[in-house]
Amino acid sequence: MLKVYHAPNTRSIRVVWLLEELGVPYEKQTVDFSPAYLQSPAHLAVHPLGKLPAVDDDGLILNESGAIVQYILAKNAGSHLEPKLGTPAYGKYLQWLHFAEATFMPPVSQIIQHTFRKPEAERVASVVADAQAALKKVLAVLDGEISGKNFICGDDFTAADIMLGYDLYLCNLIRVPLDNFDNIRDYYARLSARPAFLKATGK
Ligand SMILES: N[C@@H](CCC(=O)N[C@@H](CS)C(=O)NCC(=O)O)C(=O)O
Repeated sequence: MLKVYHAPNTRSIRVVWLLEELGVPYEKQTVDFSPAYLQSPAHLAVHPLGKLPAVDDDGLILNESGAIVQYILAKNAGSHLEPKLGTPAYGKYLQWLHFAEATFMPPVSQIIQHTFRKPEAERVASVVADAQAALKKVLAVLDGEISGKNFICGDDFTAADIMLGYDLYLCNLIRVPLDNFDNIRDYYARLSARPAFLKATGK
């Protein structure tokens, strides 16, 4: 059975949320999200950078959240969580699935690192200011895209919403102001009311 290495508030939420939406059985191993544990030989064996998430699927170790999501979907091909392979809708779906980690997350991570995760002496205020400006642009694009839609691909909830939903969960956690982004606020309200989201985030 697929084992998910998980810690609250981390990207492993994406994996648990996906598995809950699919109704696929899995084993969740909640680990200590401390530098000491993440850099321990036991954890480096499943994630050589000492991060989360990681999964162990009968000996196959994977540790990049978007890739894990695509792998699980490929093993559950034809699920309701992605458009039909090779269609234009699938192209758009893939774009947003990857946008979540490749474009949306970097400024969010920089804000987190330089406001509370790094030791105070290593925090750089200008990095936070630049990241906030970059994040505003990302949010404006997303807000425009989601306008008039229930989910990022239209009427149907997909795994791209799980990838993006985690980004919005973090924005909410670190209190990124969303006052000017009404469409995003409504979108996140829809996502965060889903039972699988509540289960994955422990709410
Ligand atoms: N691109 C990777 C990023 C993994 C990542 O940065 N994970 C964070 C938790 S959300 C982590 O483990 N950080 C611990 C650290 O950097 O020490 C993914 O999507 O899996």
